Amino acid sequence: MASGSGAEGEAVSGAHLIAESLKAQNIEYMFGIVGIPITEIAIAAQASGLKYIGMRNEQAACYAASAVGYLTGRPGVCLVVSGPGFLHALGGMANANMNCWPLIVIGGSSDRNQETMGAFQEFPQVEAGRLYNKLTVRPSSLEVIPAVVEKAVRTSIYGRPGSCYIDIPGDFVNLQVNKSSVKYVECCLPPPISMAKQSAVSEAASIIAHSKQPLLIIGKGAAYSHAENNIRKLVDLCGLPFLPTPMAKGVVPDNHPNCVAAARSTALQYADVIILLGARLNWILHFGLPPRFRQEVKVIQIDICAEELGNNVRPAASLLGDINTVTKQLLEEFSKRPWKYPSSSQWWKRLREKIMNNEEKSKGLELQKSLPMNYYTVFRHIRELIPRDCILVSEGANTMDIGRTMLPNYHPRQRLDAGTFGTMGVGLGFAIAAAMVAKDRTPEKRVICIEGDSAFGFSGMELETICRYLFL
Ligand SMILES: Cc1ncc(C[n+]2csc(CCOP(=O)(O)OP(=O)(O)O)c2C)c(N)n1
Repeated sequence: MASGSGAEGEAVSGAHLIAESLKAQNIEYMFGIVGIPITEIAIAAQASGLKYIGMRNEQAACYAASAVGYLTGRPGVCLVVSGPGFLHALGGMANANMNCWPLIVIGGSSDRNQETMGAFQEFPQVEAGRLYNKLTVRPSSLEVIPAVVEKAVRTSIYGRPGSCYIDIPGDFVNLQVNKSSVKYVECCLPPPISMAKQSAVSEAASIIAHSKQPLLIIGKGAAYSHAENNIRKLVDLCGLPFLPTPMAKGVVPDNHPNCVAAARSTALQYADVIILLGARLNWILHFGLPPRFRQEVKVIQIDICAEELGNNVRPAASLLGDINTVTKQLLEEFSKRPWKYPSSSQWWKRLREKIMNNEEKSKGLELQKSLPMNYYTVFRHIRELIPRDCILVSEGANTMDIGRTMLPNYHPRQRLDAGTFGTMGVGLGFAIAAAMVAKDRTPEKRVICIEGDSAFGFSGMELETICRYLFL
């Protein structure tokens, strides 16, 4: 009975049910801005042991919650008020979905009995949420809140991760229900690990072994699946040249001798076989098409999402599965049929020459002393000052692009930037999330945010949030 009308037994409010349900799903962090009707949800969340971070704009709060998802594999929550609060968070939902990062957004909405009447901050949130989320759901009663939260968390992390929106009618927040009538559910199981078909793995290994100019492209899907150890083994075992996409930098350290990032265009343009590990052939990789790629390039596509396979280029082999597990399958295949790409090949010679040329050019630029300083000179000084093991948050146009080439990453999941959606304004939210996670797990780790002034301007007021939560 969802009424609180004197029913017997212990009563629980909607706010408490939401908080307890999030706790039961091992959610640790909630970012947001409180107000009608969700203030009590934030209070209940804190009482349940979630860490609540009050931000200055819902957009930055939503970026922060999504970065928690990428960094920890467990979604952060963004809590927003109805109407404008919800609308500000849409950018964060879209950005998370584009990056394939798990996220939960909880939005309060108008009371049910005021719908369509012009209620305070009334907005069609469920309808709007559908376009930006993997799952948009409004619980039909208080009793089903734990099941709805479990489904949202599970959906956000199973298969290709993404954003899920839960709409909470305002009158649900303080409504009470008997605990005995609530459908409590346990924490969802960890995401199932999928493996590629053995025949596809053998086919891929055979294509790689017959390649003349191979290239391994590592995407942030590989970082998300914690595939770093196995990918590094594959690179070493097979002697493959590799190229990380921007946020995959550090999955294999940038200073590994097989990293060909400094010869990116040449590597893409002339490779005859490309192994695509958790990266998409979207604008970042020029769609895998000429003139940036060979017409006849053979692409071995490895992805967790079946619908991604075949996008823009028909793959020579499709390996559907978890990136770490499929990499392990490839390693097993190559241990049965050892193969190593010769480091004396013409291809390696060409790539190394290009790397040397490009590095010399950027050395020349970074040593310039003219004023105002150019980007390369600035980054040389920054590089000398920052620790090797730190999280770098980067955004801007030149600041981000040149920073990517000038600042090496040595560890996975330590670069956060404008990402697949090219969003300016993500930086401070990402930095706050990274610092909260680092504070709890690796307190010695520093988070360094390097931004262009325009990018900074989008959410500069979050500096105040940083002072409140991280410098006190
Ligand atoms: C949300 C959003 N609005 C606008 C843009 C368009 N945009 C791309 S780069 C950029 C600003 C780059 O300037 P700045 O941050 O100062 O970096 P710089 O190029 O000076 O290094 C803008 C506004 C965007 N990518 N995202």
